[in-house]
Amino acid sequence: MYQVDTIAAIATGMTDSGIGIIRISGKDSVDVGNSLFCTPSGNHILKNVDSHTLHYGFIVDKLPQEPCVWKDYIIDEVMIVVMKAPRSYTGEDTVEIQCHGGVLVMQKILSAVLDAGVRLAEPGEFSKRAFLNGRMDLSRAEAVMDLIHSQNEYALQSSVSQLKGNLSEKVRDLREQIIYEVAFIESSLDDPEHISLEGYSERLYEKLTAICSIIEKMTGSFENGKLIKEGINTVIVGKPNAGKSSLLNTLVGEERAIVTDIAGTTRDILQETIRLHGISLNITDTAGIRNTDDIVEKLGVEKALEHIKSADLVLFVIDTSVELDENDKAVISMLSDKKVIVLLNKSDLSMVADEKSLKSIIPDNAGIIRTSTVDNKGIDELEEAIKNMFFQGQLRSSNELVITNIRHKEALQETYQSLKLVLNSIEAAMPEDFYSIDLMNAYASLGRIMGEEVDDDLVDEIFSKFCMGK
Ligand SMILES: Nc1nc2c(ncn2[C@@H]2O[C@H](COP(=O)(O)OP(=O)(O)OP(=O)(O)O)[C@@H](O)[C@H]2O)c(=O)[nH]1
Ligand SMILES: [Mg+2]
Repeated sequence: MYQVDTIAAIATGMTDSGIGIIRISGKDSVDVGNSLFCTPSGNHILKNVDSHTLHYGFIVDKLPQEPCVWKDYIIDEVMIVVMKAPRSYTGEDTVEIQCHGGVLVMQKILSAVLDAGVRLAEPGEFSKRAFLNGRMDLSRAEAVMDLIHSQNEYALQSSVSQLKGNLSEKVRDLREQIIYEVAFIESSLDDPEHISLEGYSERLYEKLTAICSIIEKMTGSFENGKLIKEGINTVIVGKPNAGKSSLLNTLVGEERAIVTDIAGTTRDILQETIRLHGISLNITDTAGIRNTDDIVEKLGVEKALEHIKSADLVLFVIDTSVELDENDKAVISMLSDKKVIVLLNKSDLSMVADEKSLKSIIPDNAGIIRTSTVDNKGIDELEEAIKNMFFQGQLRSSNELVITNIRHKEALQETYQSLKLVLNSIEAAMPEDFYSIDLMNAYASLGRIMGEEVDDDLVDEIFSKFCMGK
């Protein structure tokens, strides 16, 4: 057991709310809870209660000498719960005080706890203790954080799946397969009379190829995983007056951007995040792209072009109520290698843009949707198209293993490299004892996902990104 001092923090949000929780963890937590908590009859009972029981009473500041005046020292009416080691989140003795959720009252209780000799916890320190005490592996601790920060349904699902241990289980299974081979090679080298390596290389080759393709699939899910977690960076572009800002407003569901019939209304970029079918879109509205002498507008156009470069998705808005012109073509020339959906906007008006010449200039792989921001036409299709374009409707099952963490992806890539080296050695007909080092490296890389042999600095860095009180 990782032995350290006793820590405390406010575990709930720092805004006035119904209930607030102050969490204390460490060997002195029950003593501290005992000294601060009184039952309605004024008794300090916490030291003698069973673990995992909840008690009603009061938190009393600066324990008075004469017991009869204790009521004058009440800070709040609370429920208090004791969870003895090791059956607690941190694996240590833990006391949680459930008080009224006013910021001031929570702070007063926390001060009383700290005055009793407890140290204020660092961000993520409870979870770090849970990890160091073996209550959960590192990938699950990371899932806790991802879950708290989930911005959309899919991000939530994937962190719950990771928290349930789906990733850890898969990694453990792969490790077991790898260590079995190491053990087999070692024992056959020790005892060649009884354990034969005849035909072994071929069998190993087949097995490692299968493991490599599983790992490839896992690392391949990272692109989607990142989009799930962070949202799809989407930029709306088109010539002035095409209806870009109107589209942003329609998607956001409120009048965020200024819309006028004057070409060149939007000058600066405007960003909003929306949730759509369970995923997040980080949408940027940009200045209409055209050749202009207006300095401010010119800067806006430059920014628009920059945003195209870094976007995951480009929504290219065309005003079909007017002829296509050089400005439309200028936008199109920027879109090679991009995921693009072309919106034939103002479809409520009669179509002037020539559809044939339009199709001839649009990128081949682009989706095309007729829209009108006046009567919301095409908006559902657009949402569906985005989902299909990025996730091919795959993300239905909450058990699907999606890698969302770059640390995990890198560890998987290292595993893959080590396994490839073994495959190379087999192809080069190297003797079996050559395989062990690379197999062990693959084993170690996988272990790092769960926090084995990761150095202290990395552990500190991971947990420092957690919230206060978690
Ligand atoms: N009839 C019709 N008018 C639209 C539609 N979408 C936008 N408009 C009108 O087109 C004009 C320009 O709309 P904006 O959304 O400001 O266009 P924009 O592309 O942001 O223009 P800039 O910011 O100047 O680049 C406004 O008068 C809108 O009301 C549409 O689908 N149908
Ligand atoms: Mg605009």
